[in-house]
Amino acid sequence: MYRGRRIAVVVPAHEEERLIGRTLGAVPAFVDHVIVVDDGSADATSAQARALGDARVEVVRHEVNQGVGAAIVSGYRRAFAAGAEIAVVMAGDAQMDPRDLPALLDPVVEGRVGYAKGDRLAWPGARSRMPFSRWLGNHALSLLTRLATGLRLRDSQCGYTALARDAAARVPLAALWPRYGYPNDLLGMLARHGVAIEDVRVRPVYADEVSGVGLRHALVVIPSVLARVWWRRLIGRSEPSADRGAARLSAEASRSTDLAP
Ligand SMILES: Nc1nc2c(ncn2[C@@H]2O[C@H](COP(=O)(O)OP(=O)(O)OP(=O)(O)O)[C@@H](O)[C@H]2O)c(=O)[nH]1
Ligand SMILES: [Mg+2]
Repeated sequence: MYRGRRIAVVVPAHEEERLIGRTLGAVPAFVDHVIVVDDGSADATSAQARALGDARVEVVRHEVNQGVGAAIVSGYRRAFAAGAEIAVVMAGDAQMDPRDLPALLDPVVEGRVGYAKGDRLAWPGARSRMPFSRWLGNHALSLLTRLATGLRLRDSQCGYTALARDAAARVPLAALWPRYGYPNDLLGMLARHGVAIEDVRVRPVYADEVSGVGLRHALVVIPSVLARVWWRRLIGRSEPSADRGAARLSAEASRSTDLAP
């Protein structure tokens, strides 16, 4: 429990036999439940996770690889079904520093927001702590994400997040983009459904992990996801005129009621 709330950590993991032990070993003691979603790994990711002998750890396995977004949705489902009040994502490649977890949880625990996300760009010296391509790409994608969602946020690509159970219940998680680009899609969904979001400064961690994010994701996939987010927001914006139509209809209905004998 953290400040009286039941906390689950969701760990998406694909071929992470080398780093999953380091990731799980660092999960703070106040976390109640840890769900490793082994996303169709061909290596010993699941076995390594179980080998730790941590009673909090549960392994959910996708027999076929579905993508990091889909893995996180499976983790959320299990976490909330098992009674979590807040679900945190800490990826299986040990890139999320557990020292930042309380700060990430606080805005959700205090009820200020339904979703808190990490902001590595705000960390002092971020520019030198992150590979230049990641730093630059992140600024560019954050700008596009701001334009698409209308949110004031930074570091749209940070996967270190905390989601409240009631906020999760308000969005159609089953429709979430299943691969890279899922954080951008989730931000758009949450914004459309009126869930408040806060950026929390977290440490950038880049060590010996291998990233699966490539140029194609940065230049094609994620911008396409954002174009869809923007389009849906635009459609959403046409709702007020639909509401005006509904208001006119109900005004007409009440006028005809007034005229009724
Ligand atoms: N590449 C990849 N990772 C997956 C998949 N499913 C789950 N994951 C996990 O998702 C997490 C994030 O993947 P990374 O490729 O490191 O992407 P990232 O950490 O968002 O980006 P970087 O900052 O570039 O490392 C890791 O823990 C992976 O094990 C998948 O289908 N492909
Ligand atoms: Mg990574």
